[in-house]
Amino acid sequence: METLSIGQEIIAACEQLGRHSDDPDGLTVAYLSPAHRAVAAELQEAMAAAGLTVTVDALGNVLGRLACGRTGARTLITGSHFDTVRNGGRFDGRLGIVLPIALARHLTETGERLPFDLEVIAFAEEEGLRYASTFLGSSPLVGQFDASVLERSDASGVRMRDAMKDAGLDPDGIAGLRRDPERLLGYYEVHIEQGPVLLQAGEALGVVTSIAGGVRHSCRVIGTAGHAGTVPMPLRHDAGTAAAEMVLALETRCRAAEGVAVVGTAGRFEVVRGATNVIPGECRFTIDLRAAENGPRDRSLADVLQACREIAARRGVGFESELTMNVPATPCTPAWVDALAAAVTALGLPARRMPSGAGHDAMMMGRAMPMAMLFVRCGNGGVSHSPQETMSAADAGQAAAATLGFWRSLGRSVRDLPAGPRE
Ligand code: HGY
Ligand code: MN
Ligand code: MN
Repeated sequence: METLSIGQEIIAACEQLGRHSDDPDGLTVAYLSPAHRAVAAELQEAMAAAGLTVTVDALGNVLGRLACGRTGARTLITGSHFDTVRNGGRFDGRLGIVLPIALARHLTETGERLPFDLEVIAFAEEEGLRYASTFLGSSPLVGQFDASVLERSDASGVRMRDAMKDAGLDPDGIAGLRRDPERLLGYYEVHIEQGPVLLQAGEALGVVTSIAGGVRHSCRVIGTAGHAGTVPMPLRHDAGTAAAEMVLALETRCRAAEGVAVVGTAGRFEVVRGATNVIPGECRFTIDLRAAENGPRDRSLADVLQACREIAARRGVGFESELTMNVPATPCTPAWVDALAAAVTALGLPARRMPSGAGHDAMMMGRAMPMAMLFVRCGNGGVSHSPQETMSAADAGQAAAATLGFWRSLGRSVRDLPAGPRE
């Protein structure tokens, strides 16, 4: 396989998908938006052209299958998400979809047969931009789908359930998407690193050892609106300054964490019905808190929420928070990590083993099956969740070569197994 040309094909495919956006000034693709549906249609075409049998499931995941022809063969699932954050990068998620599609085309053209079925899944949503429904695409496959998200409304008041029906999807069919782990080999995901480690090390690829656990809360501070000019400072119950103090408490607690690093972010912060000359009556903000281990993450969260309650009491405002995501730290499967590292080494490349601070569909899929992830160097200082996100065709090609090597090694281990469900 000529790695540079397949790398160029992969980069071009990501650039092509990046043309579709909900926002003229950046790459934003929210679940079931017009841009999202255009990307889904292009992915179906690309999968079919690569020789994959294409289906779309009840929530809009796009699936492409390359059957191996062995009766009762197990399936290796590989893929990532095609939704984006607001003003995101062209490779986050998409790389993990277009790379296996390019490899499927290579297998189809060369006639090489792996001894397992290959299923490429383009997950319709992982970021949770429109409905705060993180891992919407992958969670049903492992029985972790929370049907209450169907009743959530977006900023325009459109319920997820209704948006799905408008798109010709079947919200009531989602629960049936759960996979039988006995029929699966496991899950493998390629993803741009979204950080500076490989770039600073001068290395193209990294083998992920574990994925940080994340917890998210949506918070609401209820104060007393008032005239900015007439209410003396001591008499105020300002929801904005109270929320600001709470966000600083989040930062202070995470900076103080000892041992396992903890990161905390208040990515959304808004005064509800704010105006320059009105004391904020209501303020909403989000908490995203992560660590490589669940204990430090959960202790930090408890301390932060306690601090918010104390700040609220002292300032005479109300404080409410709603848990919107809780995914435990997920280790990658050690035997798969070793096999993937061997595939990278076989290319003459260093196989750095490293944790992932970012969350991925792999942490959801890894709750029910063996899982491995490959990181690819991220350019521009490692910036991601930004239009500055970039990577090279050479690195994409190396990632494809390492992936094929890893799949072949999985094939060698499978060939010895009897096909069909384990007794
Ligand atoms: O937030 C994350 O780590 C991922 O981009 N969903
Ligand atoms: Mn992301
Ligand atoms: Mn991602």
